[in-house]
Amino acid sequence: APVIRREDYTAPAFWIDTVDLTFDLDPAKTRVLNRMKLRRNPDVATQALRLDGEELNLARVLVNGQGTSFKLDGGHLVLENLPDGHEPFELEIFTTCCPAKNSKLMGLYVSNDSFFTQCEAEGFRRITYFLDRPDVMASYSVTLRADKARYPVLLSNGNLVDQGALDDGRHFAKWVDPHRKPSYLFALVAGQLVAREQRITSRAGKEHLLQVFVRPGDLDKTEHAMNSLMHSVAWDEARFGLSLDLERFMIVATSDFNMGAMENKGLNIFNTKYVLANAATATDTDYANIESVVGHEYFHNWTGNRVTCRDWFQLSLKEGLTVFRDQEFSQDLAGEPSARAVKRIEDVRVLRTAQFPEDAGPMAHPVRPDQYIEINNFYTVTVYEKGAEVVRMMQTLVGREGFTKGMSLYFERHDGHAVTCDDFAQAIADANPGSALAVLLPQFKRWYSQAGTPRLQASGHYDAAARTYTLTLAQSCPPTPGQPHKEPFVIPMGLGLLAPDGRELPLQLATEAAPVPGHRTFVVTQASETLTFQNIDAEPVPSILRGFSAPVILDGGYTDAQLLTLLAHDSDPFNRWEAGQRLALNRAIKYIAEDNQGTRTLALDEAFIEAMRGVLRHPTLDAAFKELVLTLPAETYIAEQLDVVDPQRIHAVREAMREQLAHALADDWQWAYETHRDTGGYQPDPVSSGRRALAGLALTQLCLVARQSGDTVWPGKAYQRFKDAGNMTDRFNALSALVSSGHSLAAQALPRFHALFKDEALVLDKWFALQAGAPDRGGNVLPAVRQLMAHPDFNLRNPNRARSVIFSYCNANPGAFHRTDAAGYVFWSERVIELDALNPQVAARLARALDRWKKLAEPYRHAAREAIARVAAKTDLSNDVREVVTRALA
Ligand code: BAL
Ligand code: ZN
Repeated sequence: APVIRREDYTAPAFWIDTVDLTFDLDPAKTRVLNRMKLRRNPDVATQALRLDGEELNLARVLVNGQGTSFKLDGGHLVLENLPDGHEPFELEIFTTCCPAKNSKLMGLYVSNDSFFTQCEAEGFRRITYFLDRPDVMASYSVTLRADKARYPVLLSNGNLVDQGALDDGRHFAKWVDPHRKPSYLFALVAGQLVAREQRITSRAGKEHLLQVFVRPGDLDKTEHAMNSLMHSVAWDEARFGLSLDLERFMIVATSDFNMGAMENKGLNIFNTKYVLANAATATDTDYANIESVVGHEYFHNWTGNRVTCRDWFQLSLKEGLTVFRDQEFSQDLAGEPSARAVKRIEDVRVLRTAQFPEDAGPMAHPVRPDQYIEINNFYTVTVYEKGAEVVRMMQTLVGREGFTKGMSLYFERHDGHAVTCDDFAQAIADANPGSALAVLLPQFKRWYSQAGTPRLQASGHYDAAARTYTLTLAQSCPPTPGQPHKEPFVIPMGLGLLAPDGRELPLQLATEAAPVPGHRTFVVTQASETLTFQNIDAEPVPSILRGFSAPVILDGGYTDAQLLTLLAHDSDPFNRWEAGQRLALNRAIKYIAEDNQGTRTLALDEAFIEAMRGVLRHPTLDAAFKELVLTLPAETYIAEQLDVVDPQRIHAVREAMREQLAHALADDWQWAYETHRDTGGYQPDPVSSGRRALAGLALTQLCLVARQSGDTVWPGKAYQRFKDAGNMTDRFNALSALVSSGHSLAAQALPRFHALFKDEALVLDKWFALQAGAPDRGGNVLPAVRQLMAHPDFNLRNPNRARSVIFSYCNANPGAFHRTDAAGYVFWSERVIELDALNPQVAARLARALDRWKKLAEPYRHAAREAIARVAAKTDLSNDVREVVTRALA
């Protein structure tokens, strides 16, 4: 397959002004009549029209009502004999396709006897021949025709302008989208659906109808999604002055979906996972995810739909910005500063456990990639989460108000257009002349062009005689594929200095006449630079990169004593949490390096245990924050700190540390459980969900203690809790405490859980995932995973279910997946190949489970390479999987 390069971008040779689509929906053979008005792009030399198409059966092509000659060339429909000149002409194309056989879930497909579409990035070409690229924006009208009893609800983008009965029990609906859009935002839905409806009046005084469509029976799980949507509408108006530009805004849930959700204009299609929730079936995490994904898709209406991407290399233009917006939305809804900080820590945790490894592996790419083979492979944590950090740094450099001004200028300049990441950065900078962003813009944009995670090395020097403290900061960035050498980045660095007793010191640079009050951010731009502070009476403890002000790896050179001070006193909650993580990480790394292979002798020191006890028992810290501090760094995060990775050793050490913390703090866990377990009637707010999270961790720890001591009280209590819990969070935490401690009661609880929720697909996904992600005990997980795949409820074609078993094992359970007998890798290669034949997008995600194989210790490394090579040896792989395995082996 060809490599597509950003530098090769050229404008389209034709524009498409209007599209009129008529669908006769039938699972086996859907007929699509596509009538378009096109004209030549006067800025491009005259050439043939090459329309994209995939898996279509072509029946007829007419130009201005007349038959015409055409060619089919590698999926393209090529028309050479079109009218000269720049007058518009009509093109009519009649095709058929087979939605029932569409297992890729791209284009038009069937799920639960309903029709859905997914067009981003290049799915529209599976519906009709088209210029399927985001810079071709057209006005759409769509007529849907289908059997009325089987498909009573017929939806597409925009406004419903006509509907009625047809012959033979069929009916039709006609939709007109008032906004021009690229083809990737097209959508249709047809099926047996019911809707929760809400009428709202915007700040601007306009009336809108909000609808959430689900299958009959799921209506009682739509309240939270609807509330989230109403909050999203209000938030975008309040924060950015952006109003809903449609009379009707629809969300439709489907259980077969490759992604989380899709922002089709006025008709968002969602994975059920990010819509359906009630207290009995969804956890606090589900509630939070729904709020953020509903927000994310809604915010795309402006950042993505009104202003879209010129080409797919600019994907972060809409994704990085929209992730940033959904993160800000969730923080604003969380309200309290401490709840905001918890959300920030959770977001950074995702970045560091998923994006940092990507940035250091074979698929590393800049936020704005320079090339791809399959664009579906570039819907990545780099484009999304690192892209959001880049936007966040812009906000830091221009201030919150300055950023809002920048957004206004961005829409003033580009509304209705398909633009680039450069256009966005330029608008934010131009709205803030004289700001650090405006001054440093060309250098700042290296965040878009250079891949890899920069390292920031900090070293402090205290001069008692001069009463000065000098902080030296050196930055570097490792080579990544195709980028051997990196130039320095612009790194906003939040900084505080703490006195030895934990007091925050006023910051006064040597060049400043007086201390500058409040939170301070310094901007690092050189490969190495120093900051000298005056009037410092004793050696301070630096709190560097507060709030995680840039997506870098900080080599702080902190001593244990400094970290303990930060953990006890830092006013920046992020760095306070980070100090605890570093204390744990330093210990994990030390134990891993110790050559005794067992972990029996591993003994956590009193200082660490006391510090953790101090946080757990702290009188004023939030429960949610405590839970984050008391949770040890993830195995994948620990692995990233090491040059050579033995996943089983990491797992064993982390488990041993977890058990020690459980024992040493047993009384404190008991206290934490008893004082946090009751949260009253279920509310998914940050305070009560934080209490549940801490109670859940406490219960898990207490079951771990019992595992060693043989005590049956706590497992018994967990089992009771599992049976009696009034909500899914508490129920699932109790079940998970039994499973993760390996207690025999888990064997009773698991079938009971299945029986209770056998008709709730999303809950069954949790049931599968919990077992596939369980801690490995003597290699027991892989056989369990194979059994789960043979379970009658397992279905490889359903992405959520496939992910719940296969991804939970291969991507999220390193201690069980990396086996010395290579059986985990064999399983992985079989599943990649099997999935690739059905759904290449899902297969390619799974293929990335071995991205970091080069870091593995032997015998893992050799076996992993062999497994990847086995996949690569297949001759009929999709482009998706081919690109991933080729890069892995390079
Ligand atoms: N645009 C694809 C799904 C999302 O990022 O919202
Ligand atoms: Zn998005």
